[in-house]
Amino acid sequence: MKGFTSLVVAFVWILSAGTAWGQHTVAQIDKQFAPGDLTVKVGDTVTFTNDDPYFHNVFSMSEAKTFDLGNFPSGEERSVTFDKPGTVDIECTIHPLMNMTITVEE
Ligand SMILES: [Cu+2]
Repeated sequence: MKGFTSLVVAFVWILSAGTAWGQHTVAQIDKQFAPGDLTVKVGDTVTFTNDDPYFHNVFSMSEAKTFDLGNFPSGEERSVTFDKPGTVDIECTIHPLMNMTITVEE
C-alpha cells in the first residue's frame, strides 16, 4: 500500500509539473515583447497579453508556425500552441519594430 501511495503522489506531481511546463506568458508592454526570447516544447501554449494602452497584433510567417492572432486591444490576450519544432519569429503588424523569437524544442 505504501508503494501504491508513492506511485499516486509521483503521478500527481508529474501531472501538475506538466501543466506548468506547457503554459507560457509573453507580455506586450512599452511596444516590446517581454521576454524577447523564449524556449518552449512542442505542444506548449504561449499566451500573449496586451499590457499597453493601445492595440497590438501577433503574427508569424515562420515555417515552424505560421499564424496571425489579429489585432486586439489593451487588457486582452490571445494564445497560440506550437506543434512543430523550429524557430518562430514573432512580430506585430502595428509596430514593425516589435519582434521576438520563440524556439520550439522536440
Ligand atoms: Cu504592437
